[in-house]
Amino acid sequence: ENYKPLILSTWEHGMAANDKAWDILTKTGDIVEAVEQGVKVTELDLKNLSVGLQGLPDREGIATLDASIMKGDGSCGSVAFVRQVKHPISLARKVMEETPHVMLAGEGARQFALAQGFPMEEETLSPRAEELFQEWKKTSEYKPIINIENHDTIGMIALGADGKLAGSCTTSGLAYKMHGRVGDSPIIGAGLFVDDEVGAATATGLGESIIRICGSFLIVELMRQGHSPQEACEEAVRRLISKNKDIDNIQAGFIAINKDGEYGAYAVRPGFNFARHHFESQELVDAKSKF
Ligand code: SD4
Repeated sequence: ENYKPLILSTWEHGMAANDKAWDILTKTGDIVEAVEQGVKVTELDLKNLSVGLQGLPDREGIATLDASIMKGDGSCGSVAFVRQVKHPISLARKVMEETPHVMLAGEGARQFALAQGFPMEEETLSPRAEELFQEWKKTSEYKPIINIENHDTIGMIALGADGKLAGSCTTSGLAYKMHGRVGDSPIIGAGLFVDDEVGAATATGLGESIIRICGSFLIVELMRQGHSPQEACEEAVRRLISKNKDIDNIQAGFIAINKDGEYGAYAVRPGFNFARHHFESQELVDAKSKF
């Protein structure tokens, strides 16, 4: 029990999620339970238009969700392009714990949810999502301005007192995406990566730009080579900028922690913040950015 527990989550909604996760982590020491239950708070948050079934739909008007969960021993599970499931993070955990697979997608993920006793929700958009979708349909331009439009994916990474790490990530993805589009969040190594020997990282922003550089894996590997979490996040953003065209329309941000309890965060442009829970208190921190 030599480690100081630390939990980081993306964006302001990370505060409520961290509170829940911290409570579980300090009471039970169960880090996987902590990162699952933490982001479930966000999945139910009706104000959030980028996580959970109340999130903004794809261009067909359907909400499809992506989520992943990972432990520092390499265990992981994820679901992609899944409909009607209120808690995709819990389904991702079931994939991790109850199947020989890492990832289930679409109808198969939904059937697995049914088999696991998950309730199926009606496919109706939340009133706010419906309103915004109708507005969008008037022009139907697929031009995601992610910084403004849709910047609320939650990624959570945590270090327990026993030195074990875990992370979770859940999203409704890009607003008005093509039907079937999958982002970075359910892709292990892109939206989330955790290794007990090193640390953990998670991502938010334009998923395509993050997948292209294996963003979260890259950060963990840079930390393995001796970089601090902050340096690793900055290098990942530099890489992302160099490998993506149209960078003027891209926002992406990363957060990372290592086993020493150090943390870092960096984004392409201003506006990204994260919640940091340590000891008994937490704060909302503005991340630095490249531009
Ligand atoms: C995605 N990364 O599906 C998600 C969206 C997001 O902040 O993070 N928004 O591309």
